[in-house]
Amino acid sequence: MSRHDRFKPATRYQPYAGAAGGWGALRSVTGHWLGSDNALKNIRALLKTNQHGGFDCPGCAWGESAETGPIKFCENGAKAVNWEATKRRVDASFFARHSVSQLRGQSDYWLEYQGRLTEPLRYDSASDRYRPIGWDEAFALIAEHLNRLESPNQAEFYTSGRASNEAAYLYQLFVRAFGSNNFPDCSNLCHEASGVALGQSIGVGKGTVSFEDFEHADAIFVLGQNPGTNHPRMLEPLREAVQRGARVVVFNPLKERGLERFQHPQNPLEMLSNRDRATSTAYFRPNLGGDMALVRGMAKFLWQWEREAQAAQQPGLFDHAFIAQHTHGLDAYLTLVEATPWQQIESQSGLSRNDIEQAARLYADAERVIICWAMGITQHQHSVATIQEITNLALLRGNIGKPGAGLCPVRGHSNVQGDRTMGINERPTQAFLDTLEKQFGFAVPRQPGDNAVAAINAMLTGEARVFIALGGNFAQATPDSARTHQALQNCELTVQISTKLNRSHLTCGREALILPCLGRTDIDRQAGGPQAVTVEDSFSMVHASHGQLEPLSPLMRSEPAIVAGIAAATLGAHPVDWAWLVEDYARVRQLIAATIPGFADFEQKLSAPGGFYLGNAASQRQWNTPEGKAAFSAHALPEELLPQQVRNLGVTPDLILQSLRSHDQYNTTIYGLEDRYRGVKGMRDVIFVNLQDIQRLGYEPGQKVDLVSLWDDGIERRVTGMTLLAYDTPLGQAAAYYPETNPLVPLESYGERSHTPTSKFIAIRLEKSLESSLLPSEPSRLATAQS
Ligand SMILES: Nc1nc2c(c(=O)[nH]1)N[C@H]1C(S)=C(S)[C@@H](COP(=O)(O)OP(=O)(O)OC[C@H]3O[C@@H](n4cnc5c(=O)[nH]c(N)nc54)[C@H](O)[C@@H]3O)O[C@H]1N2
Ligand SMILES: Nc1nc2c(c(=O)[nH]1)N[C@H]1C(S)=C(S)[C@@H](COP(=O)(O)OP(=O)(O)OC[C@H]3O[C@@H](n4cnc5c(=O)[nH]c(N)nc54)[C@H](O)[C@@H]3O)O[C@H]1N2
Ligand SMILES: [Mo]
Repeated sequence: MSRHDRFKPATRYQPYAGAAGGWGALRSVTGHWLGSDNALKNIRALLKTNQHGGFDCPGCAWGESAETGPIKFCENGAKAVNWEATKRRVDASFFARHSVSQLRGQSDYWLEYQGRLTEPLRYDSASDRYRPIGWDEAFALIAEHLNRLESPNQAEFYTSGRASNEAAYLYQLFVRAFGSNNFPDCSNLCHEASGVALGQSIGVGKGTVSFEDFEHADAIFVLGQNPGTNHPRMLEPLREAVQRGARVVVFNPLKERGLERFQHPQNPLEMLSNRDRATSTAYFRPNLGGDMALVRGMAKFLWQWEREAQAAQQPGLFDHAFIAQHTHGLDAYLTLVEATPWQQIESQSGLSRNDIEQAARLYADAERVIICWAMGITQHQHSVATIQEITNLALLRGNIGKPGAGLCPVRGHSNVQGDRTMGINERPTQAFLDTLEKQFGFAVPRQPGDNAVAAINAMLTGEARVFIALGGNFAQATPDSARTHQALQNCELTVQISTKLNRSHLTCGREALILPCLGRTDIDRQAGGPQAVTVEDSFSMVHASHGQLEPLSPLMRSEPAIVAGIAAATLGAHPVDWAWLVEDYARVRQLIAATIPGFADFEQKLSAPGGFYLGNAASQRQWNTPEGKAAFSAHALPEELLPQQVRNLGVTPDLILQSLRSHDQYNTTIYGLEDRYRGVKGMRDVIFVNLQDIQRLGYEPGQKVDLVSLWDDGIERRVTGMTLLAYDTPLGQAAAYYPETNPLVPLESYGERSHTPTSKFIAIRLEKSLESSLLPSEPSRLATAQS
């Protein structure tokens, strides 16, 4: 693609004929190599991805098998590496050419494409531009703002999940020594519900499976996840499972290509033979938010079959020995299962009783079952209850803590799990705080801090006045964009520690800093020599990551060095000598070893290829719950999925909308304008709707509409000019891309007990758009694009 049409390519919508992976993936990777302006260097870097002595892929949090192969990255990991390792740069001369207001008119795609941030910059409101500032001056400015707050809780400290363990540990230590637990983080927007639900049910807020378990499972259930795009390397174990006769059972309203069919892009022979393989053996398509009901339905069948077996004096389906020894609460749960009416289960799930019976049969027939899930489960009002229902299902047949079985919340950011382990948590345990207090000898703040939604509210009301972000793109990752932008702009100071330019730099406080940091691929040199950092994957494996590429500019600093700089300016040498610590990250790891469970002999364990396993009590059938057992939870199904604030309006929504990722993006980072497996090219302002819904609502495919969100608070939330694409999705259930649709998610619409915005359940109405149709002459072709 030539440079000038990159941001306005031709548009096309056509069903994707191939399998996921395969030649399409290779073509796409080579395209992105050439687009990075740094092709040769990056090929060398890619070969180091996820290798011992190399760097950890900055993409997703999927784990690695222990064996080494020459190639350990996927198409989208390759994109992530290329995106970071560009040689384009955003420096003071860039801002001399562009004012901040002018930049606000650019797309998120354009902004990040401009290159790496290479020098510290300070916003100058008089000229509406960022101008160079020295590091020491920048740190002093932050310290001045922080130290003049009346309370440490008037500052918010955001973390995105790419931060290394070392950076995260220093950050939480600094913020707690400063006096606050205000740690809004990307987890709050992501897998929070998994942590809350599993923490209560099985005593540990993480998944219980290891990579090897996938080799022994008889069935793998995949709920609300699109691994073909977001965890492409997960397709390999899924494919291997199918090859050896295991079942892969999918619950997803959309037919995601990677879950239907898959080719191995790194196995040329298989690609030449051009045989793609079915990945899933059964594919169920529930309504958005309907998973709790369908799992309850499965439990209802299991209980029925169990009783029938008991009556016939045959061995039943339940694992009675496991249930007796390891769980409590079964009777209350079964009473609830019996009391839940089929009518409610069928209407909420959108699946027939027959479908649910088939799913239950697949589950019951498997001796060892892994259940995976991601954002389709966690970003709903009832996510915590849904995950506890999934846990109930696993407990009934003893599917936790035996080989080939377990619960697997598949994490997002490459180190989001590690950041939590390091103490990035607005609700830390008292035990952890006690340890910190003992080790460092200061009075730690004991009251819970703000999560992401609470932080936005605090900035909106003026309660919080300083916002610091260790990575990420808070302005675009959060809901209710107009209000979130206002919240950031209300601040006296916003600080972004970032690799690339994004909208959070442009919706800034009265004072603002951009602090350019090294990424995972960059060589990190400190006084003690080149440094490695560490990360933890979804399977609780911790390993080292060594940057490989020469940084673009000597003015960039590592995240640990930046955090230490801020801390030293604000607190002096309290409670540690920050500058000394970051001369050699092994010193930081010593502190981690002394204060975080599972990290004894940290430095030594790191030398093992593949890293070391942190351990997981639940996977050993040890339950760190108050009762010392795993809990069956008994939550009634929600009376209605539609939130009260929508029902108050007394109108039926036209559609329920989920916001999701295209194949060419990493969260708010847009790599390109193609969503290959959904057949979309050159556009992102689209909404996928069932053809019958399009016609029912009086529109035609290809027409442009405005999306208006329904919420009873008098605020208008509207996204304009979205092209209607006819798509194979259940009636009434639509999809559109994140972050374009974030303005539609009300800040008050979040999960019970998780406070995660309900990005997968937005009640909307359509209105005819004032913008002209994109492809007026071709509605019939758009209509046939359903697969
Ligand atoms: N290339 C790439 N990789 C990524 C990311 C990326 O943006 N790009 N992001 C990373 C991050 S931070 C995360 S958290 C993960 C996200 O990984 P995913 O969770 O796979 O991401 P989404 O695109 O949000 O996809 C949600 C999926 O759930 C389905 N779904 C939506 N609602 C429901 C529902 O109510 N029930 C069911 N059963 N299904 C539903 C959707 O149709 C879709 O297939 O990926 C990580 N990896
Ligand atoms: N509507 C809707 N909203 C969502 C979601 C959804 O599905 N729908 N998903 C949610 C989820 S799961 C998540 S995890 C959040 C993601 O929220 P965030 O983690 O806040 O967002 P990202 O888009 O990953 O952040 C991208 C920015 O991170 C910076 N960056 C990249 N690499 C590094 C690094 O190594 N160090 C530092 N310091 N900075 C770096 C770059 O400047 C880049 O612009 O979004 C959430 N928001
Ligand atoms: Mo995420």
